Amino acid sequence: MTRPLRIIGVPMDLGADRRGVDMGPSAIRYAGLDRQLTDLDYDPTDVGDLTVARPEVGDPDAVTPETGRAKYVAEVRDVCTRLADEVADTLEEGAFPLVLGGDHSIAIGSVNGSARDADVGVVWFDAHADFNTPATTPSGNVHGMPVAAFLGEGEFADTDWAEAGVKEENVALVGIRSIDETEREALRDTDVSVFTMSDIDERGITEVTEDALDVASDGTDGIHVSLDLDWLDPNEAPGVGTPVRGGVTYREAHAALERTARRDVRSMEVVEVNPILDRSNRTAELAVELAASGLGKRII
Ligand code: 6HN
Ligand code: MN
Ligand code: MN
Ligand code: MN
Repeated sequence: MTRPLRIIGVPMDLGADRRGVDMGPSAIRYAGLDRQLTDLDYDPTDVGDLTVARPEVGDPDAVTPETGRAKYVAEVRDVCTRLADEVADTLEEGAFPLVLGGDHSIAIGSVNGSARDADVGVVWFDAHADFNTPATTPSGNVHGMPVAAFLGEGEFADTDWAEAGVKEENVALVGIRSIDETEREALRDTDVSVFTMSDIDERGITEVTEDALDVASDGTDGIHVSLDLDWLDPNEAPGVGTPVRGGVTYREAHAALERTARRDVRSMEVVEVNPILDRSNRTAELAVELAASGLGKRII
């Protein structure tokens, strides 16, 4: 039996400094996403891309009383509101939402959509913690804030950025190796589980991933998987805007996603693929492969 799945492209680059990540959805499609999904017995419908304002028409220095310093905050919020609706509708219609980024700010939309009518845990595969707020951000870029946003940290408290009510204790960050001092301090005061690259060095990817999946599953209806391609080592994934040395290997990434597929995954996104910085679409191809592993692809 084929399973319905909806591909939702979000060509967002307003949350990051490096132009080019807006071409991620195209590159991922070009890398053979549809064929992979069909081979996996999904019945994919590609709904195309959400409309994202061009940077030239937005205000990079926008400041709202509610959100403080966060570049293009109004434009990012508008896209995330529409994305949340699209993800929630997809789930309501019994299909699996697969979101293609775009920079990581779009996760605010995917997570709020996935968790709108359910209790959802989040597994966040990333080099970064993405736990800044408009008060702590060193860059002003919203792609460094999505976890803080959907958990209602700081200025995001009691706003629609966190309306789906995801619980800190059901959020696990995996593979973290670049963290701002302010993020470190803020995270210490939360119940978010942080699994660093050092944890992976010491305990191995399988054990760490299983722990993260337990965190996200505990008392929830399902898991949202957020895969930032800069989670991998830049040798494997050169086409990202904020590369950090010392990431997971190709095999570790597949092992983690294969474990993930055994759980109750209800939505997924692959983000931060930047074709302009890539080599022969390698990072986009990796995004397709890893999505397939996360959706149940096995070697045999
Ligand atoms: N990402 N912590 C840095 C910042 O600007 O807040 C980097 C964020 C990177 C975000 O890769 O999704
Ligand atoms: Mn990220
Ligand atoms: Mn909820
Ligand atoms: Mn990252």
